[in-house]
Amino acid sequence: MNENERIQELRKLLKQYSYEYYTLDRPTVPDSEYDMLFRELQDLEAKHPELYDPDSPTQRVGNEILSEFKKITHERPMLSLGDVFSYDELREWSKKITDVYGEVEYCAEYKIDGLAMSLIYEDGLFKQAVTRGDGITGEDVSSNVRTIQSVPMSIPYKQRYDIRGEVYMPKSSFNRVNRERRENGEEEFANPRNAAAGSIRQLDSRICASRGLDGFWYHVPDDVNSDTHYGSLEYARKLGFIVNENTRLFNSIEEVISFIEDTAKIRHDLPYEIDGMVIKVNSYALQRELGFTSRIPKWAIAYKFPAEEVRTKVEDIFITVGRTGKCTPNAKLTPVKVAGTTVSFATLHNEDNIKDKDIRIGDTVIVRKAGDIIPEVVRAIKENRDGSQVRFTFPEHCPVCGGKLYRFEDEAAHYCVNTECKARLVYSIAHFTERNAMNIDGLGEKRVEAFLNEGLLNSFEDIYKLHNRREDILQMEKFGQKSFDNLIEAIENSKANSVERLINGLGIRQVGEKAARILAAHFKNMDAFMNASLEELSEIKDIGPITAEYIREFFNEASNREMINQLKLFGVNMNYIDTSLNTDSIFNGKTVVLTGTLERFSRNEATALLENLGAHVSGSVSKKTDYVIYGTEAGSKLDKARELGVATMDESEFEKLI
Ligand code: 1X8
Repeated sequence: MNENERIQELRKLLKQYSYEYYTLDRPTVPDSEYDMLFRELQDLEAKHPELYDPDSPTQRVGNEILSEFKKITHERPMLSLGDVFSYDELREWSKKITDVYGEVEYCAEYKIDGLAMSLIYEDGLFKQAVTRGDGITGEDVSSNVRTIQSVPMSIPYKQRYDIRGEVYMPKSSFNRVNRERRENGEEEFANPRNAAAGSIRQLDSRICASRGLDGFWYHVPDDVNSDTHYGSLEYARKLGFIVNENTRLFNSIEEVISFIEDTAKIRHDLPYEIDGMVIKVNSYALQRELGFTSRIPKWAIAYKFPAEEVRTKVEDIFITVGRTGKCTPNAKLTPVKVAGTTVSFATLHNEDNIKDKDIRIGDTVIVRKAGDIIPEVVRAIKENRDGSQVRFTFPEHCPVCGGKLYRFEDEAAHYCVNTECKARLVYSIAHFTERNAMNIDGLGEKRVEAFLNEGLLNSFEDIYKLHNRREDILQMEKFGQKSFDNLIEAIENSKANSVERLINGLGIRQVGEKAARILAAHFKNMDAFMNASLEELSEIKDIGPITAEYIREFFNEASNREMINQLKLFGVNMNYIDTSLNTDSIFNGKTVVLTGTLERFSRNEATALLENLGAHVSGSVSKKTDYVIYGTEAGSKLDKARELGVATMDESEFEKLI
């Protein structure tokens, strides 16, 4: 087999393996084998640039920083529509047209509450599905859209074909998915649109497939197959696309309005959600004449149904804690039907909102769905009070962990600041391991969540105990020996970080990467920072009194101080390592080996110091080693260094040099 053939074979094999791994979630080879073949392919491709193939598995490793889906620029931007909320506004829109052109033909259609999507076909075959994104660039979600059974994979039309529409979750799927989630103790989707969006964003297309999505197709941006919008919809239907059957032509805006009124009456009985109607000028010629204002077409408009308001009673008020520790008050309501669904809870946003609207437990209130989505309490009907209503006082302690709640100056929300509070644990641990914080590769949010569910992680400290959980971790899906070793190495390396990374990782409000650096440079070590007074903190340039307050609140929490102590015991470096002056260190660019027991430094501290002086710290001595630093009871490595003539120094010499 020559190298060309081997490249083709590897591509095929790796595609198969990654298909089994990512798409089917059923790996058939260990990570190490995949990695080996992958590297072989990379090497061969580097040797044969003439065999470049954008479809090669090696070309799919980019984009890992921002998003997991490929970004695609739409050939024609995806429009957004102007919207109106009353019939009078709709009449105004139409008058601008009829004043110039006389009566025109309108096409009125349901406005589907889903996610806009562009489908691209080439040579009669489905090529890709791209989300709307910002209208210019979207994400390639083809693998998920492929699972929507009604989207044709081939069409009897050979030219490039771009059709736009809406992917949505039918109410029946929504109810089933939420029932399953409830039974599994997972958070339910707030509405079908969120559920559809969450499904389309799944990397594992099998999950998307299980969600029962569907689509309606309503716009062909460069159709050459008809003179009218309605005509091209009929053409699309012939090609095999689902075009909503309630798409009607009218000759006056008043007829359109009566169609809207009829629709408003039946909309909650439809098997899918609509949040309004879209009205378009039917003639393409006239559409072209009307054109656009900025990026909104003048030839189309969205009419949004008004939010339905209903009366019910506040039975209780309770607090939920979000993943950032933010505490939101909610009303438990006497169940009532709003906009087609039964509402039993409504957000009260925050303490001030409750006070401003004077909402009390036992009040009769008006509830509506904000944007037809999240129910909210609009106002209390005070005339209905009978003296039994009770004012709500915001609790002082977190309902999840019992930690003290804080409401910081200039903020409406209360926060639980306990990093070990179960409600915010995944979020805070994932932040701790982030690239700009402790930089532990292989421990992102998904994995943190999986470890949490397995009982392997409950705190920052637990990260440094993961090496003891080898058996448990290797039993987990998608966890090979190699991933495990890499993870443990990344965790080990993180102990040597300069302390600003730890400070950033703690997730103290308003203390991000920049503030962490300033604080680390100022205090030099964790103890000094942790014990600094409010005054001391406020006086630091660029820190400010509010941030100082957040810091004090954080360290006033006993569990947070204990967490720092634990990390220290695990060998996490607590000192600031100043890298700004070190380019002329003799260690810069050199390979150094540590051996024996050092007295004044832990192995991690010495490693951190050396790395920050620009050294590469290696575990074994070879001819390439520049220095060996030895402590007491140094053994074979020191002998070998002397044998090879590598420079050696003891701890006190090392200390002098730094
Ligand atoms: C959005 C939608 C349109 C239609 C239906 N549902 C939507 N969500 C339609 O034209 N039938 S058009 C549209 C848009 O252009 N942003």
